[in-house]
Amino acid sequence: MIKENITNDFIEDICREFGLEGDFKYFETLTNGHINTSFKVYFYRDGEMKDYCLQRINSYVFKNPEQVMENISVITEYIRNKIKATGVTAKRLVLHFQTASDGKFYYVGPNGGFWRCSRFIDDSETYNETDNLGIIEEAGKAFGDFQLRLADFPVKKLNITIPHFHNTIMRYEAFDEAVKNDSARRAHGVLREIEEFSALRETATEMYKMQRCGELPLKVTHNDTKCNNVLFDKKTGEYLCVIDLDTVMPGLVGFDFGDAIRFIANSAKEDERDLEKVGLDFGKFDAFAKGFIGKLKGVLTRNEKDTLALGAFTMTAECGLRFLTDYLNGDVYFKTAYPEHNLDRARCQLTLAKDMLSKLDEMKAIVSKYAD
Ligand code: GN1
Ligand code: MG
Repeated sequence: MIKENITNDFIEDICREFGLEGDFKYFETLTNGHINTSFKVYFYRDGEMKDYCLQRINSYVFKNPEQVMENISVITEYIRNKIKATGVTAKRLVLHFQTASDGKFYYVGPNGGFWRCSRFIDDSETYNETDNLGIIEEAGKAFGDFQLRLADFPVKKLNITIPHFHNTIMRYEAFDEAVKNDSARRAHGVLREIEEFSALRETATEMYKMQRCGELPLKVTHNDTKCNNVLFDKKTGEYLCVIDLDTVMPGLVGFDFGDAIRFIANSAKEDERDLEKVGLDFGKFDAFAKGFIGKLKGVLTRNEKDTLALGAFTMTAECGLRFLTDYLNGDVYFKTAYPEHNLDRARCQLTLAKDMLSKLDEMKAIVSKYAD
């Protein structure tokens, strides 16, 4: 991992590479993501404060950051044109990236760090968790709209930024490998969790197998649909824009739905240690489903509709499995705040996944209310 001395001068220099003008005022570190390193930077220009998001892409996770930026630039351009064609101004509805002096949407810093810079969208906010069902429905609409706008984008044009990202069969194989190698000598402490994740294997790989044999179509999907990847208007609460486009790739609609539910409809936070608090909240599930399916109903196949609920279980099991795999590997992938952090996350997701399995029929009934 690249270690850099993050000083005001360092950050300002990188911003200047992206052509930012005016007085550099200060920067803040943003702590939401588990992967990239992000800063909010402030410049004073033309009598007002302008803010930008400066990010260093994690090149351990994204082996080819140029391809990540290539995807992002074509996708944002595509969405921008779609929005403009409706006569609406796209400024707050899609991300806008700055170009460096060579015209590229990235800049390689002095220590090899891979940087990008986008405008901060005015008067917007994100939610890590919320009980506001109106906001949750808006999040559903945001991800639904994102897919809808990209529905006719040629899937094959996208670079695969992380191969086999939601391939649950391979996620299980990587988990088996981590258990076998036990490189961080942690397996003895998590035998129960290893066994419980193994018991979910058959159900958690069902949708991937359906895709492989053509029963579920590949579409352009976001693949990281956490609620904090949606920007909302601070005043009206309406959704503005979907962010974090690093993993936009061919994928399953049900996985976008499911990953969002995993995060937003959990009655506790992603790394909750008190497992009594963890479980699927039907009210939140209903609100997200209403927004998401409301947008996509007309383009979903029968099998897609029928597997949305299973997608929620699948993404929760997969995410928990990835956290446990990383714990066994010695925390090399996800950023952690303390030594057992990945384990706490894994236990929380495991509890949620099991709860979802027991509630699958009720989830399907809610989906059907909006999809049929
Ligand atoms: C990571 O970018 P961020 O931190 O929202 C991860 C997702 C996981 C998520 C779990 C590229 O997302 O797949 O679902 O953490 N992104 C990548 O919170 O691995
Ligand atoms: Mg991400």
